[in-house]
Amino acid sequence: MKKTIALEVLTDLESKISIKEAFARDVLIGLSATPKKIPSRYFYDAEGSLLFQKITELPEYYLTRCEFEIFENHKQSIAASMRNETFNLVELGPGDARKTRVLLEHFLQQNLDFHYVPIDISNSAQEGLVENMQSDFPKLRVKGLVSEYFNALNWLKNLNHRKNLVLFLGSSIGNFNRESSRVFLHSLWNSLNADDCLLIGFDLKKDIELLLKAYNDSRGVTSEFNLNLLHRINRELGGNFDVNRFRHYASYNVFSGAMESYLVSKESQNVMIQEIGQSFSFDPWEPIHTEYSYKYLESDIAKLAEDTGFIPVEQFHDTARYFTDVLWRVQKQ
Ligand code: AVI
Repeated sequence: MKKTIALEVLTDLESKISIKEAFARDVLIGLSATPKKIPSRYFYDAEGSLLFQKITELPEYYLTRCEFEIFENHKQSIAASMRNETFNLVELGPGDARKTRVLLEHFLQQNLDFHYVPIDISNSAQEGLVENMQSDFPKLRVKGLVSEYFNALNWLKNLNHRKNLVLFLGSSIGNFNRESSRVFLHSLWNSLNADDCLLIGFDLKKDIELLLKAYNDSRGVTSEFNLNLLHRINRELGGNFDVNRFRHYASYNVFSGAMESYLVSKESQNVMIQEIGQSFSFDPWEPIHTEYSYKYLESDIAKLAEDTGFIPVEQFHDTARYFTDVLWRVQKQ
C-alpha cells in the first residue's frame, strides 16, 4: 500500500505558465541579449542537481563542508534560540537537505516542538525528500510545500500562528546580485511575522586562489555542471548545441566580489532551438554568462540585515572562517 506523503502543492494564481514555457522564454531572451546569458536557476534539472551534489563533495568546494562544521559545532546554540517555542522550521530550496539533517536530529533529541516545512518549486524533488525524511525520522512532523517561496510563506502565515525559523542555506543568497539580494530579503521580511527568524548562509571573501579552485575543480565536475545547461536546452527545447564546441570558464571579479561563470563558444557556430523556432549565432570566443556567486564581507552582511528589516541575533563561523551562518530576527513596529 502506498504511504501518504505529507505534501501540499500550492498553485500560484499569477503564474500559470509551465516550467518548460518559462525556460524557452528565458533562453530566447538571454540568447538574444548582448552579452548573451542564461539564468542560473536552470542548472537544477535532475541531471544538474546530481552534478551539484557531486560538487558539494569535491575537495576544492569548501562551502558545504564549512556549513556542515558550523551546524555540528553550533547546533546547541541554534536550538537554544528556539527553546520554549512552538515553531515551523521552514527551509527554502532544501535540495537533499543533508546539512539540515544535523539540525533536525539535534532538535528531535532536544524534544523541541516544531514542524519541518521544506519549500521547493519541483514536485518530484519534494516528494523524494519528504518520503526520505518521514522514513529516516519517524517522529519528525513534515509538511512539504510545492510552490514559489513567497507564495508558500504567505499561505503558511494564514494557516497557523507558529513562529517561523526560516533556513536559506549554502550561499544560495550569493547567486543573487547585490540589488536582487536586497529585494529578495525584503520580500522575505514582508512574508514573515515580527520575531520570526532567518538562518542564512554567506560565503565570505577570501584568498582569490581558493575561490578560483572552488569553481574550477580539478575533476571537471563544475565544468560538466555548467555545460549541462546546453544539454538541458537540447533535451527539453530541441536544441542542437554541440557541447564540445563550448568550454566552461570561471573567474573572480574583485570589484563586484563575485565569482562569475561563463560558457564560451570555441568557434563560430549557429545553434537551432526547435521549441523557440529560431537559431542563434556565436562568434569565436563569445561568452554566455551563466552564474554569479557573490562573496561577502562581514560589513556587507551587517548592512544587508539593516537595509532589509532584520536584527542580527547571533553569528556562527567555521574554524577557517571561510563561511558564516547568521541568525536574524524580523523587526516590525
Ligand atoms: C548553489 N550555489 C550556492 C552554488 C554556488 O557556489 O554559487 C552553485 C555552484 N556553482 C558552481 N559551483 C557551485
